[in-house]
Amino acid sequence: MTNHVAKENGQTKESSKFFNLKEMPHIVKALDRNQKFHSDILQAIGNTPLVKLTRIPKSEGIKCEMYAKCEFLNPGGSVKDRIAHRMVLDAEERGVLKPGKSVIIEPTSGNTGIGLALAAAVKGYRCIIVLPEKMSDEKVNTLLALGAEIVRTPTEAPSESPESNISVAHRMATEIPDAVVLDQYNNPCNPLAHYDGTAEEILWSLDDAVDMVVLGTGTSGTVSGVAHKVKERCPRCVVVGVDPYGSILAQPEELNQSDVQTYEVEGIGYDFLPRTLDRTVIDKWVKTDDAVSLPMAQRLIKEEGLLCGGSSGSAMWGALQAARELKEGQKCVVLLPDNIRNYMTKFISDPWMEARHFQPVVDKKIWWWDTPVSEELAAPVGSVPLGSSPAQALAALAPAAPLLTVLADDGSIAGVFTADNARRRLANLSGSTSEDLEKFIVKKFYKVDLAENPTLGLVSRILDIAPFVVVVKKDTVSNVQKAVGVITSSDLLGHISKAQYKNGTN
Ligand code: P1T
Repeated sequence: MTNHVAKENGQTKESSKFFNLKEMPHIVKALDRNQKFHSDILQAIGNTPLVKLTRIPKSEGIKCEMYAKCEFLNPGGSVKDRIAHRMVLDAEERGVLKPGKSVIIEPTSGNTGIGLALAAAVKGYRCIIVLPEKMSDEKVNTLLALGAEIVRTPTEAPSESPESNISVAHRMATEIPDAVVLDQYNNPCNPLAHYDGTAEEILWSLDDAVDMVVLGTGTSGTVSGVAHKVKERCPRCVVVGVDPYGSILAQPEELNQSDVQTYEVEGIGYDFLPRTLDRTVIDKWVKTDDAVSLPMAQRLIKEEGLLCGGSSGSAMWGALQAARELKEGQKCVVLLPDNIRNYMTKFISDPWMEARHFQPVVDKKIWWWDTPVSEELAAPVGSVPLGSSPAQALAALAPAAPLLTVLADDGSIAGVFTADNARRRLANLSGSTSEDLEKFIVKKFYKVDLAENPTLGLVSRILDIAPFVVVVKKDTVSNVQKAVGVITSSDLLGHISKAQYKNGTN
């Protein structure tokens, strides 16, 4: 039959034969003789590869050898699989977690949640994950696929406030029968998993000769656990913690509420000192921001082929600063905590990076691309005060308008109200229209400020990833950004074709 078809296509009988694999030149890697198969996926956590970095250190003029500990290759996609599994095993052993009965609830920036949901899926626990709005939809979708239930909390809520993910998780645990918070911020199994696992693997890979380890700090279980073991076996090793601006972990003594600010990189930095942080074993701190971290994560992917996340970029940028002091022959290990999968619609996306000014808007060489956005282009947008009810907001939403702005007392935009989001809230979160309007508004939306001279090109790039762009203008007296209007694809197209007609360009 195959030969018949092949002849019909004008091919000879010879070319339709399968290859003689046995006689071909072979490249056979030594087999890992340790493990033929795993009894379940949780047994595949850890033993991640240590990979020598080649291009980035060279292009940055680094003399020492640099190695990446590829934690993003764990089964759940992050370093946090290790602690999740360890905390579950420990709680089961102590009888705190009862298979088939207990409900796992955990506040997390997502990866510990994925690790716990993975363990819960394999072991049959109900699992509720409480995470701030900032964390990616990709993490949420992974959690849902693993069967976890999700509760989102406001990103800006300070950790001690009742709205924070930590407070909400602990409150829920008092309300849900048989609920257990394993509590990664206070659980010794968090640093212990790295003391026993991550650090042992790094030391084994480099025959106990490590001059520097560089790790991002969140709960700081990774850095604290690794540092304790490394310092026992290789006291000369310098431990570097990488902390984003906006977090207090590096300089708690300079705690100032105005220093606490939000940033895009997920998983590192806090506004409090977790018990799982031992600052005495951290020799140096490097502060980072999004503008250096995210492009560095892109470089790790593009130049080294390491499919990692944003905090890996922070750690790598920090490592490049710290490793300048190391000489040829010395060894620096940087830990890459999570996977590209968590950020497919975030820093991996060029329009996302451009909208946040982390990279210049791509130059499309189209006649209207660099034209500044004018006030007239923005379609007028209605608004309601934040104190309104969802029903009032719905009534105020004109049939053709995509959204309403929801204004705080000072006239700033607290969020936007869209029918789409209101429907989603009602349908998926068992909300009721008697809830506060705050619950129905979208706080994460794209805006351009006329004071920053945005171009039509930038607006077009944002419309690649969002249904609308809100145009704002900073009030020079109050310094508050006020809404001017909204631009959708049809507004932009209408504007361009009108300009084209006027210019006689076509
Ligand atoms: O928590 P710590 O061991 O300090 O790891 C920091 C860290 C770095 N990078 C990413 C992407 C992370 O997710 C984390 C920590 N994550 C959590 C605390 C969490 O709940 O997922």
